[in-house]
Amino acid sequence: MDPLIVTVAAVGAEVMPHQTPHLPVTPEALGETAALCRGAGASIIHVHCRNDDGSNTSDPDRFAAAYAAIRERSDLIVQFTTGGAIGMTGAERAAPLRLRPEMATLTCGTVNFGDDVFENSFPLMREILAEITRFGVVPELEIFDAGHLANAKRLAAEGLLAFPQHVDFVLGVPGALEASVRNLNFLVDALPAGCTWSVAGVGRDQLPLAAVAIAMGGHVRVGLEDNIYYAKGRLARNDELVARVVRIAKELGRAVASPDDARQMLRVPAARAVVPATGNSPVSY
Ligand code: KMH
Ligand code: ZN
Repeated sequence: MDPLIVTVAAVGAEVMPHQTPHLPVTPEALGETAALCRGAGASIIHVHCRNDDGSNTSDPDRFAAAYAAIRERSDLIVQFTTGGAIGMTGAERAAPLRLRPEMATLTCGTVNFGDDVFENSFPLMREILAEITRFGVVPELEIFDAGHLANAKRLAAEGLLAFPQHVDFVLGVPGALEASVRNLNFLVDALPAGCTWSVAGVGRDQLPLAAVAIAMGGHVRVGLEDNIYYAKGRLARNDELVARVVRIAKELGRAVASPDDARQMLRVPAARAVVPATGNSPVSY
């Protein structure tokens, strides 16, 4: 089996600072989280940005500051969200891509999201994917529901995406596909040949699905975006969630990938040492 890639989804868009003191809200806090999670065995950090008051932002300047803080303190693969927060426009969600992060997510379909709707129509997906492609960013396909893989295959049939890709199954969002081993198996079976995959279980399903993915040869996403508890009634830090998954992997005899191992496995070019300036046009560095 390939070494295990652990992604830390450290902040997300839905958890608010009043729910946990461990949410990395500022770029500095993201940098510190990156260093701790790298030490614990993570190789990718999935990045959303917040304003100082905890509200969501897609401001490229804030993402540039976060990117710089993370890169200053770690060699983690930097993966930006393009899911953003419910209610953001496609243009807002795609705006940070001009910084050319190493990776970015692409959610592959509309889905109920609690009482909200997370909108990802085909025109919106095409708009975001065009920006991912324009800036040379490696995508991670986010699959929340059973039809999302079919949508990704349709984007591929349109020539906008070429398989194999790296895919993340986000299971257990209220309103989307439930987190179960049966659902995970069904999704893995439906993947085009050569794809790599990880699983992000929401809430209490994070840990059992992580253990299953480790045994199956998949990869794992953990972090406060999807789950704020270490155990019932005990809030987690991001690095503790990473460390626990790494311990389980080691007990199961699965090696853990370094960021450079993960770059090789996911076809991500070597880490960019310099954080590009913001601006509308692609920058070379
Ligand atoms: N915040 C959610 C609405 C992603 O990062 O790509 C979407 C999300 C997906 O978090
Ligand atoms: Zn996210």
